[in-house]
Amino acid sequence: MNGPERAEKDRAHMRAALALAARRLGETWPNPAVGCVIVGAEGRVVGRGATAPGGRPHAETEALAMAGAASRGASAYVTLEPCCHTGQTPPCTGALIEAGIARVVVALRDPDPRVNGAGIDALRAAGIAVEEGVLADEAADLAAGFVSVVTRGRPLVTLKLASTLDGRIATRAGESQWITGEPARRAAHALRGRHDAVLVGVGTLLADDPRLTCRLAGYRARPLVRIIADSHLRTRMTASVLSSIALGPVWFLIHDRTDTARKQAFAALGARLLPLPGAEAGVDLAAGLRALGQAGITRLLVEGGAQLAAALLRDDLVDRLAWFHAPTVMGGDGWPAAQGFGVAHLAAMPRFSRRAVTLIGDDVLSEFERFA
Ligand code: AOF
Ligand code: ZN
Repeated sequence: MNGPERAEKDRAHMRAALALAARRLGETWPNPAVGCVIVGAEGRVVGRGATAPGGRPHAETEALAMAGAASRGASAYVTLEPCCHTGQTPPCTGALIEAGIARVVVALRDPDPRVNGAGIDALRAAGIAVEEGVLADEAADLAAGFVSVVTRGRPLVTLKLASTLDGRIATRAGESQWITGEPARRAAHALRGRHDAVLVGVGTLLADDPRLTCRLAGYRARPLVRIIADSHLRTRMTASVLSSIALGPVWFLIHDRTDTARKQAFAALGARLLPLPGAEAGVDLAAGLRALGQAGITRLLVEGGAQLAAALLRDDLVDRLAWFHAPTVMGGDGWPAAQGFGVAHLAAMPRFSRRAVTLIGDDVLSEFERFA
């Protein structure tokens, strides 16, 4: 095989590894979703793996188990540098060396300070040929949540909104079901499926009483974490999130001076409370996100409402936008997608760059990321 031919094969196998990892998005926290493909010396795929729900076993372990003896002399394609630390599991570098892997192709370095190049060094020291940077951008996109926690101490934040063309999410009287059509709502559920946790403000919870689960059949093996920003625990004890707590964890971002009896009652129902410092009016969201990062959440989907959206935009805490637009116009009587957050001149607006536009039924999903 000549150089360009080999490079094309490498990209094809890495694409397959990325696809394996993508299916585990939302399920592996606090670990990243990693994919691994093992290709025998004669060019046939002999092993496939992805990080298991819950984060372990790692992708390499699964792929090596599937390949068995066929991994001797084979090439391994991994979307993230193999780990070389003994954590909850023995290091993947050791497993790859022991299995007799001859060549490892890595998309992205693991920014975890315990790894960060040391995995690649360990493989090379054992005589394995290592290639880095194959489809690195795609791998970085896939690992963005994990990288965010490691480098910024907080999850990747995607704000999802569903509005009319003029950005209204409800009528003055609060009628909001439904602005977008059924296919768009299904797509929004699929979005939940690729996140570790969903966050809403208490206003939305009191108004809509959502269950916040991911109801697409077979979508995930590990439930979505449901989080409510509710500084003074105004959530009703009869709320759907609480009565459905058996379907998945429910966490509250609360003010650290919230009433003790109220805290005890919520904890008794099985809710996890994350106390935060902050002004009386609301929780300190930057601190809230740090607490979520510490708790292991890497990919957070925020579903409103208007007050939470405004607070996150004001503090520049939104990394990505997933905005569904319905082909309707409500006018100024309706509720805006985000409350005012102090923009006095154009230069003060947070700016986003477009990632994708998808037509879904009669609606449009536009995805953006924060302009770097
Ligand atoms: C890999 N393959 O599939 C994943 C990796 O606590 P542990 O032992 O499970 O290790 C977690 C760390 O391993 C995590 O912080 C990240 O650096 C790496 N994730 N590594 O070789 C995998 N998910
Ligand atoms: Zn590992």
